[in-house]
Amino acid sequence: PAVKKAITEAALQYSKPDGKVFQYGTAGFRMKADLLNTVVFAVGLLAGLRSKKLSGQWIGVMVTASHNPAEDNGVKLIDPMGEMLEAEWEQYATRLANAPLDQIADVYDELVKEIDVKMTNPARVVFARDTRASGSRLVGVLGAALTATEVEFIDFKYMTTPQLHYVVRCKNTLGTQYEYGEPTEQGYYEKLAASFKKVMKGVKIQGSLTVDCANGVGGPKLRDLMKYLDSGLDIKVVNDDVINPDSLNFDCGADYVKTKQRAPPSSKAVPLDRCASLDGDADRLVYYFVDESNVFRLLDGDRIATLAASFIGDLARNAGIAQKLKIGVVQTAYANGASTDYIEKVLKLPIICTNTGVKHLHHAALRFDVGVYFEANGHGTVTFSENALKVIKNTEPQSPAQQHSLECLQALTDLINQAVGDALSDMLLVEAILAHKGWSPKEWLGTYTDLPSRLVRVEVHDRSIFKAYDAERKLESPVGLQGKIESLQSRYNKGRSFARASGTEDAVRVYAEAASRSEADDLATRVANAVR
Ligand code: 16G
Ligand code: ZN
Repeated sequence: PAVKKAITEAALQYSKPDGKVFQYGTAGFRMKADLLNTVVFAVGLLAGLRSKKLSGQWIGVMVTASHNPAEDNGVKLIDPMGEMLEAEWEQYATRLANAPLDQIADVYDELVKEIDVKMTNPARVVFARDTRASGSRLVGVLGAALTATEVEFIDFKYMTTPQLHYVVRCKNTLGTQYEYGEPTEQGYYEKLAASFKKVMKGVKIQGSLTVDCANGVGGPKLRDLMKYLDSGLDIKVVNDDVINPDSLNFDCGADYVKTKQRAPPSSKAVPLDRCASLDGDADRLVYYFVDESNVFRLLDGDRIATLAASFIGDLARNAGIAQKLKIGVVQTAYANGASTDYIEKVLKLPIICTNTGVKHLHHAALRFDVGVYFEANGHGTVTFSENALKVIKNTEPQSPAQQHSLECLQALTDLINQAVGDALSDMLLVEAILAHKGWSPKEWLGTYTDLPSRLVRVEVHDRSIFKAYDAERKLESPVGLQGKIESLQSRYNKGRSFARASGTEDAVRVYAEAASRSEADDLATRVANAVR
């Protein structure tokens, strides 16, 4: 009762935007920052309940809107192992967020009963935010919800999203056999730097890497990380202005580069310079360069996946443990068909295709001993099963070469952020692999040739009628549309197209690829017209 009163009192300091219905989606809640107070308050309440339900394990709350414009913000929950909130709980978040403020304490009570939360359990929450101006107001609201419900909390101030995921996992594994690391920002840098040094043993990186930080939190954090790195990595940090709030994700960053298929206009890179872009909260990474003919060349998430899978596959073979590890790749429908072909025919690895969204890919990756998952947009990581960790750790090397490969694999399991895709960790992984292979981005690009593709955003009256199946590669509704798409794509050499309702915007996305640029564009236009 005391808690109920405290919740109501705290909640009534805020006001709910009229007529707005909130939904916890693929990336949590995300919208214009001035609409978020009551949503963040609701998330604070739920974070405490989630922690109590899980016997006082630490739960994370990240305040960020990733690659969205500066005036947006968002909030999402992180589960104990650093994973996305369990899907079952998304509806509870939605319910609390939509409760009228004078009834939110009642909804809270209903949930306690429904979820069967033992209220005498402790509750612990860690939170952090990206560099958006609205972030400080929103963590204030979060703090009010946690205080009202007597939850113990730690404010980690500014962090990248993956750093907070890391901290959550560390907190909950401390003192167990699965200890993941020191639950601090410094612990994060030390772990990355130490493992990077081990992976880099005996190899050297050619040239420098220019990193576009989207003018987000990744900028200062990359600079911090660099203080710990001493393995010959020459990084030039650009677009790291976190002082001017409007510059965030503006004409730069991974999303800009991927969707516009061009370098940020501010780029001073000359042909063959190795470049990378992070997004606003540093959980997405893409590489690119300009070739000798001044043509922009993108190395996206599909490329990172194929690079990582090929490297880890080689290491496993050289270490003599390939038979004991089931290595696989997880992609979505957006993966370029050429990358899928390459993985199947050249790398000879199994592939799982899942729905869009990190949680789906991550989940599927756990079905392999080594699960390499990346969305084409640059979200991704590599997961190692308990069996994989054991095999890598306990195999007796039969030669110096085997020993070297085993040590490298072992270090990779520390370098790669297992909790979630992490642009900084992924960047060190790519740099290390290129160094081992002695490749410039040009050789990396040369592994296979992407099919030309086109992505079109189609505004429709009601996107909820677009129901997909088969990992979003086909539509069951509206009736008849799938047949049209298939008949269209069959007219083009290597034609492949699909349409799906966006999970983050009020639109339908159409993807098309084909053997030539003009065919891909043509197919995309025709399918978009069929969708309209
Ligand atoms: C979210 C997802 C991202 C996905 C995107 C698709 C997470 C953390 N983020 O941003 O993985 O690619 O949605 O957006 O899961 P769409 O549904 O609008 O195409
Ligand atoms: Zn992001």
